[in-house]
Amino acid sequence: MKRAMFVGAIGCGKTTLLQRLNRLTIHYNKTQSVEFFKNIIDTPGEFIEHRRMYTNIATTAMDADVVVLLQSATDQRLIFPEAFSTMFGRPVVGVVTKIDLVTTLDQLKWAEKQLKEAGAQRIFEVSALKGLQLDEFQAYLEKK
Ligand SMILES: Nc1nc2c(ncn2[C@@H]2O[C@H](COP(=O)(O)OP(=O)(O)OP(=O)(O)O)[C@@H](O)[C@H]2O)c(=O)[nH]1
Ligand SMILES: [Mg+2]
Repeated sequence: MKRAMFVGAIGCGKTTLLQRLNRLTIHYNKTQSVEFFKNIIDTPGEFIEHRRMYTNIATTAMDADVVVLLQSATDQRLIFPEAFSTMFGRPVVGVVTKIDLVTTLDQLKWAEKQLKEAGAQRIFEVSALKGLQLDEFQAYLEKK
């Protein structure tokens, strides 16, 4: 089991994915600070949206085996700096979230591109809300 830190924009779906992976009731709950839940470290979207909080991301990442960058398929804002992954010195993967809301292939491609440019080595695509395509990501996290 890997310990994973979730990083992504406000509202991209980090907490919802955590709830789904842990078979918790799905309910909206704004993340206010770093929260540990079993093998997942959840962070507030503010950490990545405000550059002055990058140090919080860096220090929190020290507790993680893998950093997971999450990008909503429906949010077209640029969130991750290019080669963001290089600051971690640990594996970095990406998750495109909210694929249930995707209407064009371009949306998916755009989200994947953001994650690749940020340095994600592998990309998963999921819908936490509808419970779509979660198996591959779950299996990845469960492997040592
Ligand atoms: N349609 C759809 N909505 C989703 C999905 N995942 C999350 N949402 C919705 O997006 C909103 C924000 O979800 P959160 O999981 O709280 O987002 P977050 O990344 O934890 O946000 P912060 O805690 O503010 O950083 C909620 O209203 C969720 O219901 C999804 O897969 N599909
Ligand atoms: Mg949250």
